[in-house]
Amino acid sequence: DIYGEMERSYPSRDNSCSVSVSGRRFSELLYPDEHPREDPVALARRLGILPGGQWKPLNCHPLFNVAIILPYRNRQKQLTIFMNYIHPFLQAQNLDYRIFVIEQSPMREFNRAKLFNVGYAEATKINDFHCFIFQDIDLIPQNPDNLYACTKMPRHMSSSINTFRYNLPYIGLFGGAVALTRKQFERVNGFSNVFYGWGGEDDDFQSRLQTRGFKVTRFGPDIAQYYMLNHKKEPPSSARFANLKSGANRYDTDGISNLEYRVLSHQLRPLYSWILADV
Ligand code: NGS
Repeated sequence: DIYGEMERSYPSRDNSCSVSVSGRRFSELLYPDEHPREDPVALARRLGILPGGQWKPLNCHPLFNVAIILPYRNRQKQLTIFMNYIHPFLQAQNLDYRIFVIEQSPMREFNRAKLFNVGYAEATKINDFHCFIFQDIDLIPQNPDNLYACTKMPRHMSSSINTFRYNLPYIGLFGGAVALTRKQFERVNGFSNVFYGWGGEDDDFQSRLQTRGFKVTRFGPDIAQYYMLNHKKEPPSSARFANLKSGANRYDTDGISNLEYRVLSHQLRPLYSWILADV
């Protein structure tokens, strides 16, 4: 029973929203590349999404309060597909949610982990979010029972991806999409800030969790299914192994505790809050 593992954001009360989505599949969305793309303003109006990509159910009390943090650069088509897909998906789960897109300014290599830290820091200024989902925009969740909410332990949400033939490539993988409560995230000092370029930052984060005694959890492979949108692979960073090796020395000093960045722009777009950051 996966619902017994959930960490609620709000106490249950009369008229609490239901959490079970009934195992229904978003069958029309199995091939997201071909999914229709609605004008963002029209979509926001049709789905009742507030500026900055916020929504909560109005006919029941939500149980979960979630910030979804998406690091971003130069993937416009994927962003469009993701937004068209994810809002109906999250609404079906009756979540109180808000979506943040954290775009990295040009020049330096992409730093996925640091963008997650920036997303956490900026979201926390706006609202006392209880739960954070950190995920890539090329990952489309295929089963509506994969609740976009937090569990009692940090959760690896994307253990079953089509590009890996729905198998977990290695047991310690903690990449793709993960869910942590604010408390869990703060306990490990967030992500490392030093991983510029592709690879290793998720492995470092997994070690942080292990070192702090967290037992990472997963839902079953039937529930944790994702479809990955096509893109070309990034070349791996040559510094990633050295950064991983020295990682343990930095858990307390490298993370949200020493996070430095500049916000260059902040906009409430119809489907998400957009933050352009220089990291
Ligand atoms: C590992 C990377 C991870 C990455 C994982 C899956 O090798 O960052 O592969 O990558 N670790 C290192 O490079 C040290 S994937 O097959 O999804 O491209 O998440």
